[in-house]
Amino acid sequence: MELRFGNLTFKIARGDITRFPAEAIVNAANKYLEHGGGVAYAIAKAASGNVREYIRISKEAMREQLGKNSLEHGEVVVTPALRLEQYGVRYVIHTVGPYCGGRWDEDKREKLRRAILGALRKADELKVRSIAFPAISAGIYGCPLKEVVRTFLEAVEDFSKEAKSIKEIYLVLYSESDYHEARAMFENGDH
Ligand code: AR6
Repeated sequence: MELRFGNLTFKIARGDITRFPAEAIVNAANKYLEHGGGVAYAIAKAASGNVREYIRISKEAMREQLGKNSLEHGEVVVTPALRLEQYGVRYVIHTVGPYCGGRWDEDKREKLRRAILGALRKADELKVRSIAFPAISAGIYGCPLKEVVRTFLEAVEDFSKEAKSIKEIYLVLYSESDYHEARAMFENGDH
């Protein structure tokens, strides 16, 4: 499934982002970069083998890059790919989506939009060609998948006007049912 926006393609893929061959992969982190569960834990484990060590590396990178100990929506931290280099990954970009707990409103949309755009802009600055995102906030943070997918589409369309180096953006869905739900939205033009 793919959509074109100018020179950019946005594709929905099914799979495990810790094995996805994009030059940058994005982590759905929390503001303290405590990669305790979900895709964050999976990325930390796959990248370093030792989750505690990857948390330490992430927090140190946050202090170096932002001079503080927590992230706002839209702010991002970059860590090296380590073992993910075997798939062609160069960077992991940590971003923080909103907590929804099943609810959705304009404020959550705006926070998610900022989280997505922050990662896209940083990846462009790092001159990567391809970037893969998980469905930020659609897991433990409990935001409705459909709204998350819609917000991705809006953010990618906006970003396509300023993109320089990025050509391919992937939304990698882990579960079969999420993948089918997102595909159905594309096929029905329900976005
Ligand atoms: N590859 C791709 N997607 C995945 C993978 C994977 N290996 N594993 C899970 N997902 P979540 P959030 C999907 O909960 O909602 C963490 O503890 C998952 O099915 O990882 O933003 C952080 O440290 C879902 O669709 O992130 C934060 O505290 C999507 O990734 C908190 O969870 C996001 O689910 C962030 O919650």
